[in-house]
Amino acid sequence: MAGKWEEIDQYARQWIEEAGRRIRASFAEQLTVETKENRNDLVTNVDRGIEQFFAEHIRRQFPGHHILGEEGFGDELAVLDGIVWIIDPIDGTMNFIHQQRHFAVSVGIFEDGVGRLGYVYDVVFDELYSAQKGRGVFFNGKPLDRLQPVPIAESIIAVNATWLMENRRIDHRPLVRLAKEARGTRSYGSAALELAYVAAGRLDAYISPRLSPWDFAGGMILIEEAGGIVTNLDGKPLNLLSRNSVLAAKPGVHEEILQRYLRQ
Ligand code: 2AM
Ligand code: CA
Ligand code: CA
Ligand code: CA
Repeated sequence: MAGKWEEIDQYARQWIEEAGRRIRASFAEQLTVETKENRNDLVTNVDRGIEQFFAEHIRRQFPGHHILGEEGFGDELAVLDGIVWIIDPIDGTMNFIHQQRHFAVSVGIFEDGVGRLGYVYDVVFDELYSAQKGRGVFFNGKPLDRLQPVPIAESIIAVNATWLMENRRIDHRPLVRLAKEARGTRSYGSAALELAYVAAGRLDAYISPRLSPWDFAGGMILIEEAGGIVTNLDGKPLNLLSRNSVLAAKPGVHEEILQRYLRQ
């Protein structure tokens, strides 16, 4: 049906803007901070309030759509049939609490598992990265260039320092070699923003051994629409209903990281 995605896009933008206003207004108020899985895994009343705001509006406007969200206001989904909104109300909660910047609202909208609309909104900078399948990627409404290959020696790779040290999850040594051979490394503390930076060509690759669907859903749609590649660290497609490792990069860079660093 023509116009269906335009309508959904308009509502998504409207709610993301309103979420941004509410988050900025929250800076003037007292935050309630709690921990989740461990002492550095944080959540605030604002994370919960924003996800609840999205869930209420989506359910009222689009009762047939499904919702997957970090803070539990969405649905329990076993399949990706129909239209599914995958939402992270605040991606980079630690930055939100400690720095009051470098966090984002992330929304990915899928139809039968195919990404149709993607948004990453940098609330403090008021910068919206958006994509509609088949129409390219936009930064504050301005079209972005398609991503082109670049050598590792001229690449900036985003990776958290955790994964360059010995850790429980992966063999860190190939990533240490990659970090040495790249032009530089960065770590911003918001997976959604880092994925948006890859889509915008500011980063050449982003690597994380452990993300949830709401961390990467919006950013994945942006990158694929920009001509980049998003898989897990084995080069396989991401599962939108479970945790995944993530390798997101420009074309060429993605193959080189997989072949020269991760597969050996
Ligand atoms: P969050 O802020 O929405 O929790 C931080 O390096 C990045 O990893 C953020 O995008 C953060 O999302 C994400 N992340 C995923 N799982 C996490 C966890 N268990 N603890 C902290 N950050 C996590
Ligand atoms: Ca979290
Ligand atoms: Ca997140
Ligand atoms: Ca979050």
